[in-house]
Amino acid sequence: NERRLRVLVDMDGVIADFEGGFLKKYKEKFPNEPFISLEDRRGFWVSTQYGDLRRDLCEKAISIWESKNFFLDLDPLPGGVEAVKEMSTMENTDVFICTSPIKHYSYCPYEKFAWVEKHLGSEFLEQIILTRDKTVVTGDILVDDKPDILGVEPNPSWEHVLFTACHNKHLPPNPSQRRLQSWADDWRGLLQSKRQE
Ligand code: BVP
Repeated sequence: NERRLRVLVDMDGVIADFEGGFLKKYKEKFPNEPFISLEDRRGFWVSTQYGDLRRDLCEKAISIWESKNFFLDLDPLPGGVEAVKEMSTMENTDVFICTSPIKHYSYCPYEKFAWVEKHLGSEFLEQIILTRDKTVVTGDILVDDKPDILGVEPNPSWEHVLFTACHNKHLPPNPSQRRLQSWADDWRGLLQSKRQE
């Protein structure tokens, strides 16, 4: 009777391809506007970088993820669905999908549930945590591509493991923050190291 490990897995940028889905739909809707290739993405907020490129592009970018079917149509990132499914079958392991919905709530929350049902299966609908503040959620590990995860709790219980994404791969190395480079990286070893703590 070992202690159970609770793993929190972010959705956008970790198991669902937000950046790829955004760029594809942005180019379709605004074929004559400039865009930022995934190679040139810097900073977590897509809207900020588009706004810096040209002021009016911020709201054009926002219009993409505020549209119906944006979140539902996101492709899974390589290996993510498989990893989450495998984790959930491991002994003494509880996996939750921990994701922040956008404030424009017409489609996003519904579509996040629908995406999980479609790609992970209806049993995973029990494992969804929708929150705008991940610091109040308890867990051992949070796998998330956002470099700074802040909220009302100054000392969250989880270790944030940074999942590499186009927008964070150029950040200077931070020895106090472990990374998963992709789902081909050693996530099993990461969970094992946490069990041994
Ligand atoms: O719902 C996602 C997309 C949205 O923020 C949420 C991030 O959730 P987590 O990955 O942290 O769980 N989002 C919004 C904007 C701009 C809003 Br204005 C953005 O640039 N990037 C982004 O991911």
